[in-house]
Amino acid sequence: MDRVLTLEFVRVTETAAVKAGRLMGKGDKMGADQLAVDGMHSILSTVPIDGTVVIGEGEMDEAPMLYIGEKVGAGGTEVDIAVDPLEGTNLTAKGQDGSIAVMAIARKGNLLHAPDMYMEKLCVGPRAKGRIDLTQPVQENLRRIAEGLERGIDDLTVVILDRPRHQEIIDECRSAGARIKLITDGDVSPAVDAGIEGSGVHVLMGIGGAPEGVLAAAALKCLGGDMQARLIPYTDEERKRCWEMGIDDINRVMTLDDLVKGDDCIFSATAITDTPMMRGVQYFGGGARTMSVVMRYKSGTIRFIDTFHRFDKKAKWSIHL
Ligand code: VTB
Ligand code: MG
Ligand code: MG
Repeated sequence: MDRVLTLEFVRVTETAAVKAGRLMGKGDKMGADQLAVDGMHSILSTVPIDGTVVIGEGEMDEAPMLYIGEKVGAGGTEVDIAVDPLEGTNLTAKGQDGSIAVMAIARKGNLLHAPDMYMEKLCVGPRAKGRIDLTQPVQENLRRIAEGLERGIDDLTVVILDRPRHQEIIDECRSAGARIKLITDGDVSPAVDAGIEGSGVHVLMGIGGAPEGVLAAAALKCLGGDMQARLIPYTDEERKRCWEMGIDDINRVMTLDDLVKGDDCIFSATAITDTPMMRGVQYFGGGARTMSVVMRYKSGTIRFIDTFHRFDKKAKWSIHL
């Protein structure tokens, strides 16, 4: 993929964020999600790619836009795309930290077609690469991660979704001495942060969405971090979906390269509300300011992009609520 595409993808997540951010705190998660989807969809259609959505808003019959299998782009390199136009709808609806507009792109066939089900994840940064093992107990993983980061377990901050299903791993982290940040939603942003030195997040663990897992994997691959994951189907229907998608050993521990194959991927995210590394969208009379992070695996370059948008210059910013 051409490096010039990198900036094109930032424009896509920026637009989704500026649109959805308008509804911050309004208690309307569906409305915010719809604005993000519209924004992402409209800019994607101008990007010079021949793209197929492989992770999106749902199946064709349930999502009018950015559904799985939808062709997007103005024509060009053949790529597969994973999108979550508004990752953390509740967070945006309540004006809480951690919601982002996010997408990942890879060559055709290189993104795991993760079905909409749960996935167990363990995400770390470059200094803990090669040390994690999802089949080992939490405490053993923390010991190895701390060793990689040359510190004690009590100097690690682990992010975990605050759910009853995580009580056991929360207890294990606590008894190992790790600091914990329990979040109500949105595990993509902290997974990315785990890969960025200085973010204050060292580990993301626990069970969240599988589509979100693939997005996190694309970022961690670009960042040189590491991730292991396992699909957690709860129903026969979900197990069937896995087989249909060509995943036969459902319980297998997947590595970063199983989630995102090849040596060509790009990841872009724009903050809607604040994240540890980025300010959420700020609006001022006639414009908005966004912060994004965009990365490309080939070059390993990570860019934080701080953008001013002028609403009087482009019709695309007008939204009718
Ligand atoms: C997960 C997580 C997401 O929603 O999908 C979660 O990956 C849903 O989990 O980041 P529950 O069913 O336990 O609520 C998010 O937190 C937000 O989309
Ligand atoms: Mg979403
Ligand atoms: Mg999501």
